[in-house]
Amino acid sequence: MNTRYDYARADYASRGIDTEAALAALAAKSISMHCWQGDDLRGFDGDDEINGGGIQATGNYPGAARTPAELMADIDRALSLIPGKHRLNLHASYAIFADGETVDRDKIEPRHFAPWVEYARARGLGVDFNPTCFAHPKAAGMTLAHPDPAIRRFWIDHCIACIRISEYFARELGSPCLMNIWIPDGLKDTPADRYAPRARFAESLDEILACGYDKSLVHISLESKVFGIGLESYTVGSSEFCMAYAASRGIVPLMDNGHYHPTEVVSDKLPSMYLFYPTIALHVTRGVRWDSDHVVRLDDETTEIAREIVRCNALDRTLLGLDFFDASINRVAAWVIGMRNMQKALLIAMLTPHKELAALQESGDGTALLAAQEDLKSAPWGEVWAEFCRRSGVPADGEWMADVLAYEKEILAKRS
Ligand code: RNT
Ligand code: ZN
Repeated sequence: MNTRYDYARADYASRGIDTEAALAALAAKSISMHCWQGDDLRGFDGDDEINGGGIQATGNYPGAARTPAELMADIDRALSLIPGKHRLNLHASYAIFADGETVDRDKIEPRHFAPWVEYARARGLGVDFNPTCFAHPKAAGMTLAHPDPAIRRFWIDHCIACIRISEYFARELGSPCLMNIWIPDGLKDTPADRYAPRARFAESLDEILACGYDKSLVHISLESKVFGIGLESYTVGSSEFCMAYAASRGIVPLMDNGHYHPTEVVSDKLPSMYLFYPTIALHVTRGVRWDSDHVVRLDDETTEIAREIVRCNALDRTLLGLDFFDASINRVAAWVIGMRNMQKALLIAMLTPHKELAALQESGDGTALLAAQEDLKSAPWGEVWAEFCRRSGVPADGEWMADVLAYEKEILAKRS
């Protein structure tokens, strides 16, 4: 008997597309899942609210993870509902201290992440890492661009400590670690000097990179931003700053699609970046009117980002991570929805006859191109997705949510 997948496979074959190749490519692409959706970015290294530094988690849906064990259990539950093999993205604020131990961010060590190594190793996950240059008394004003050299020193030391921890993750888990630097530094109102803070930021970064690290183990990226809440007039780490810095120092640029003016799209930026950088990193998110970090939907821009990655043949040189933190809905569901949507976008891109479409563009046949692009939207990619879930041993669309609800009832609802 022919299954629905068999029909879809034949349908795609008639369009010149091999669904088996797409399934293999999708299975091979890991996405770095951000731990911070599970607890609204609170972390475990203090009780500083994250709100500040221009970012904000809004909502108070019950069930946020309060301890490392709870966060790990929630990540497990989410990963059990997401097809494929992925990575875990941790922030420095998720350090796990022994009872009574307090260690400031400039002094954290690999041993504070040993439980995460154990967790990741047992599940075959690679880990990515981030210095946490916000939600801290010393991050009230600027951090790596601060006018006070003592404050800058603190955050430089924090980033160097994070490089050591990233090396540790990479070595222990046998998988290179992406360490992404993002700082909130900026100003609410019109600056009198835009140059000096940027010059200090560049100097601080140079000092961090000069610490000496194993470049085969740690890839360092720099994430730009356009503005943050309370920092509306000036962002030290702007797009131009970060791209130019990354290019000149040979590190990885990271683009978060919530970090641009609302009509600017990362999908359009990708081919230019691929032309000039060997590797690029992404934070895929969804900004609604501002960098609101809503859960990734299967929307036009997410799909277009995936199309550019695939048609530029850049799957291997794009380090793909998600970055959102919605506290108003079930947090496990948020992860599952966002991860599955990113994968669906990739699958749609992998099931697209890019060469044929490009030939229509090159021949100047805009009518045929528009027709083909629109007709492809009703191709049976959903059956291929269902097959991917089936082969990966995870529930299909329409089925996984029951599992989340059961988990909410048994576990999440009991957290206060
Ligand atoms: C903030 C940046 C940054 C953070 C995470 C938690 O605007 O997007 O990537 O969201 O590091
Ligand atoms: Zn980001």
